Amino acid sequence: MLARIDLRGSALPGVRELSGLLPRAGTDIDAVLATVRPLCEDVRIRGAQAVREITARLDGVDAEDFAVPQAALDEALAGCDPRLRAALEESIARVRRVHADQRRTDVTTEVVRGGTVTERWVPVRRVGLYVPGGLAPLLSSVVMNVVPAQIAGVESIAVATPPQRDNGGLPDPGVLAACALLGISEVYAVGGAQAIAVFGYGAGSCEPVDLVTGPGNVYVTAAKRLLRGLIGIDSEAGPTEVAVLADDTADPVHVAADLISQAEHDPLAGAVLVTTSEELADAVLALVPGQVAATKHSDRITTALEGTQSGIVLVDDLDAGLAVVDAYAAEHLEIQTRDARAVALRVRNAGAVFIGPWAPVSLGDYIAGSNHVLPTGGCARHSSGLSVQTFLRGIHLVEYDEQALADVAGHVDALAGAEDLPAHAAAVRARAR
Ligand code: HSO
Ligand code: ZN
Repeated sequence: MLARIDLRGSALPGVRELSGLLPRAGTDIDAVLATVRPLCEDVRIRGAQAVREITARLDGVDAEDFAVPQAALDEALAGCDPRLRAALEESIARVRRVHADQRRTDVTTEVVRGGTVTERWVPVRRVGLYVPGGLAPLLSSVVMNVVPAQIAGVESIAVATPPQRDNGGLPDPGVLAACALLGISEVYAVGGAQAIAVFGYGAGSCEPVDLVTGPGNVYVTAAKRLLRGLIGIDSEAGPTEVAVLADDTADPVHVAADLISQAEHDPLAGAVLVTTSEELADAVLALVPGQVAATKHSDRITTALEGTQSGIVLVDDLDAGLAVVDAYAAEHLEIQTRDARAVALRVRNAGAVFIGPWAPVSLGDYIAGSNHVLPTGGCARHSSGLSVQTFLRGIHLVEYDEQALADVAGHVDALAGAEDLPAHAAAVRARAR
């Protein structure tokens, strides 16, 4: 379990070579497009009837209407275990606190006298939030998607999440309770690619949305890729992953537990330890089998940890360790070293960084206040996790008075001339007196 990759003793390879050496899951989205395309087309053409048939075939649930009735949401909240409700309320409060600080105010720049540009932040009108069911009903993902959308001021929010055969065809009651707590009343019991198609094209009582966010399996991701453009998407989420950068001060029990915790999501999940300490590597390797055996989902965890997407990377020093984690660009990165905060501030690429011994990834998954919808598969090199910004667009308002335009007409002329677009120049000249 957990292959070893020893990068010690010689100069670290360049970023490209390094990325090739590091363990990572390769999900082939193109391979499932052939399945997903006709399914989405079916929803586009036949609407609710297609959704009903697909859901019956794939989820084993045949329901006349896939809209979850308000009574079911109310019931789920009323029946919610008080411990879970209290935890959800605290999670919502903390996530709200952090995301409230992400609000943007419009900024007006006076470019020249009589000429201003204002950046106006406008929320997307209608969004569809996908909450995966699959191996686990991720009710915490309801919080992570809904809260930033609400704070951004999104007017219309719909949630889609798979139906469950053993819950009368309704989605997981915890997911419904979380929706109800957040005041979401438009919930659809649809999962997979068909849910994204419903959002994109509209079907039944669901009107089309402008933007879809939230992670999902490879079929969901393929549908997002297919419909991107018609609708906006947050990202193409791949299997979850964690990297831990650790030195000899790290506690191997914690490191092993944190690697295992994210491996719990998916047989394809990635868990990577990057360390300067051979002793730590040995200790973690010795602890993992016992900790895995003692936990409920040991099968999928074992598959994840044995997979080529997981491993232990040995490096000479922290500089090399930082180069490795930057090349890997983990969705979640833990820093378990001396002066962990200073080390964390040197990280360039990560979805979220968890600093020191008291901030495990699972804290962030549920209740740190940070968002857990994060870039996977190396996308942390260029993208951020879900935030209020995801649901806003910046619109430039351009205002020039007559004199300010006249003052710059010569420059427009020169630029338009160089591009051989004389009608551009003429549009400015037509205003000259
Ligand atoms: N680690 C997942 C989020 C999650 N964990 C939800 C538990 N529930 C991706 O960041
Ligand atoms: Zn998690």
